[in-house]
Amino acid sequence: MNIGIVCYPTYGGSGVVATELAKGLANRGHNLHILSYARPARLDSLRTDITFHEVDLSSYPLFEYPPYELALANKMVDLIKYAKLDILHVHYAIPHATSAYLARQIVNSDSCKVPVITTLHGTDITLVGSNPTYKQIVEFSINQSDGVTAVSDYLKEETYKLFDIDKEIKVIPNFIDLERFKRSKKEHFKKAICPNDEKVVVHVSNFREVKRVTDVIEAFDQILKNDVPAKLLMVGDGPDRAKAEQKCRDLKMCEHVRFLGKQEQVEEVLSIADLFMIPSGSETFGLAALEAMSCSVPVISSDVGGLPEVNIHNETGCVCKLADVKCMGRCATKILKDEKLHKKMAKAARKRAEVFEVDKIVSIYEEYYLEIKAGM
Ligand code: GMT
Repeated sequence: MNIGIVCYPTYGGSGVVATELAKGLANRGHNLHILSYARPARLDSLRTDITFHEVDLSSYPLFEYPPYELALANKMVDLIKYAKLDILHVHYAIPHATSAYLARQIVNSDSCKVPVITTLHGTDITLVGSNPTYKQIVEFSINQSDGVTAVSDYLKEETYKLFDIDKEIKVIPNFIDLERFKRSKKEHFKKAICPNDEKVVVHVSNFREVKRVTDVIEAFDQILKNDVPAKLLMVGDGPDRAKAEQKCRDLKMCEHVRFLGKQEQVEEVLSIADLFMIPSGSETFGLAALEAMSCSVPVISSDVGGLPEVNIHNETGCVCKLADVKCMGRCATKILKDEKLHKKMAKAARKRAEVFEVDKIVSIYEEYYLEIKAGM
């Protein structure tokens, strides 16, 4: 099939899932076209079966805000017509599903129909999409899609709750490359970070408010107070980094915390981790938790959104109430102090990650494409 995939290019979340899906589909012999305003971070290798199309925004003195959704729709029309797309799959509803609707209206008049599939990822529903500024157009665009998927049961239910949706939403979870995300020996790195063989706790995110990075610092402080020699590695960057740094200063424990900034090879950091922390205030799936679990790292998470669908309480780690840093610190201490329990949870985490193995999930998308195409 000729498949068009539309996504945001940024680190983390929907852009990663879209790009990895494109690679998985290309590996099965499909022709992939990726549309975005910049090359996605994970589209790193040179391949002939994946073509990247940059949506360019011509500036004009009248436009304070150049209309990206129009430029995108125009590019979609081009691809539908000339690359003869069989499927147009957009990731993140805003504005991608709306541009797809527009593009399809244009090409349908030329009698070349293409099914549009929208994958809902999270904030396009829970935060931004349900905001009155966008709600009506998001609802309309989802309903106009030929197929709709969500990354967790939680997100599916939330979408039905927040919008008037007349479509069946299919849950297709996020996935993981078990070969890339596996534990490897990184002894030099471990020695450099932990000269006295301290335990390693890792957090990875884009440091937005929703990630609650100061909760990570507070929960980690509990671990130190419980006499576990440990280091905290904060991976990523974003608006709340300064707050997190300030929290370390306030708690006088900065020497135990390292801010590593954005890292491309997260699996290398996860390879020396003993625990992963994700105390988010909203998380429809928690791909970062799955990446950690795949590297055999038990997870301490909050109980919001889709996180409990990924991280199983008392099996692959702990699920604590939102903002309950005492619970997170207590549970982390228990796991770090008990080698047998840690080993059991690390094994269970990897086993749980296997449920989301990339090939299995790519097959589900492939079948879904065929089903939607057949129904047109
Ligand atoms: O979490 C982010 O900051 C990025 C965001 C996105 O849409 O790009 O991630 C969302 O989609 C991911 C992939 O499906 C999910 O794993 C994340 O849980 C979800 N983030 C939130 O719901 C906050």
